[in-house]
Amino acid sequence: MAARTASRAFLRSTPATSSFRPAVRSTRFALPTQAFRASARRGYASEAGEAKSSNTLLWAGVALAGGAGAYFYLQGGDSVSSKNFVPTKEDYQKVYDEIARRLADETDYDDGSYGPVLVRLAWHASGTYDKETGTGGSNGATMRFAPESDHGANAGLKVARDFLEPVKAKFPWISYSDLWTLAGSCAVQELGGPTIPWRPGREDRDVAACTPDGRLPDASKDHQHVRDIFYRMGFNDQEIVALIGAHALGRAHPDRSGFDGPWNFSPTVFTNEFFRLLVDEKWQQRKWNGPTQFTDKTTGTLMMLPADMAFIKDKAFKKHVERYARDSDAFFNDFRDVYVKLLELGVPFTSKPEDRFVFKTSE
Ligand code: ZEM
Repeated sequence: MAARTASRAFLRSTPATSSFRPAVRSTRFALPTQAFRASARRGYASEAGEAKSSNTLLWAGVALAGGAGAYFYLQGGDSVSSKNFVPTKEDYQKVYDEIARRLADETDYDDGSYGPVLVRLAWHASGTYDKETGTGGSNGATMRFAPESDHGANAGLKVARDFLEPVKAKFPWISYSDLWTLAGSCAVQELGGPTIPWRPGREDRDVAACTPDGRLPDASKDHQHVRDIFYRMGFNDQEIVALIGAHALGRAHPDRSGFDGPWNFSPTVFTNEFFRLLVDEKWQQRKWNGPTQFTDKTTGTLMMLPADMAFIKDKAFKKHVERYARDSDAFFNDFRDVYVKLLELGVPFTSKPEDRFVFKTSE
């Protein structure tokens, strides 16, 4: 609750950044008869001798009930194969609402919210993309499998994947790859960030599609490494800086990355604080028995990774950091655009960008 209250308080004290028209999607349910055929087939398999007559009854029922009846059957029935279900925007909003509800309920974690680790899951699922080979990216959700789940960069993300399991169980028709990215969109919105337009279309792939280790950034490295990694995904300097603003959220965990602490004082609220503190604070090397990281001179309680410091050491990066530190609206808008791009890297959509959904944030 604390996180949500803080997030709402923040929203109240902040001018609206921008407004978005809800995307309208034309997809409708597939012909309900397909679903009934599937359940009829299952009837054959499990009920052997009686199958024929029950099928006859079923088909008579279909004829009588028509499309509307089939609709309700689809809505309520777990027995309907997910293959035959063509979800609409409203169905995805239900998934969004379920994630938002779980975020509001499950506050006994970290700083009071699973939101930050969901953002990190969506980012690590997507940030494996390689524009040269077209491999990696959110399509596939291959982090479900070793070796990708065991890659050092993904330590701790099982927490986020497990958090989403009950959602997957409730909406079995959604792919893990769509679910993880939708959760990334939901978390940013629920934590007070910009709306993140999102569209479905990702398909889960098997272990063979796992990406090699080393595609995600190494926090102990400098600006050259950061550029190499993000240029490989197809981002420019301004986009890279906007993305790193997500470090307003969450914290580093000694048992995950080895680093320790939050970047700012409101780690469950999406703000431009990462940039403001980066330029306004004096950052000094922390004296501790751990990897090199930086701490703020004023309180000694906040944290910057060596890779975060690269964003003020490098002049081309710093220019954007200063702009976002001063202009929260510019950051929110640019973050929305680049995070949408990140979550869509390498996904073979059949829909168009204008078909994206804008989800309603919870009250
Ligand atoms: Zn992060 N990130 N990240 N990041 N990140 C951590 C945590 C979080 C880097 C990095 O090494 C680390 C982006 C870019 C980069 C989030 C989102 C995004 C942690 C701490 C490390 C070490 C992990 C831990 O111990 O739990 C580096 C080097 C980056 C680029 C140079 C981008 C881009 C992100 C999203 C758009 C978030 C939300 C967290 C906090 C996770 C949590 O559990 O609280």
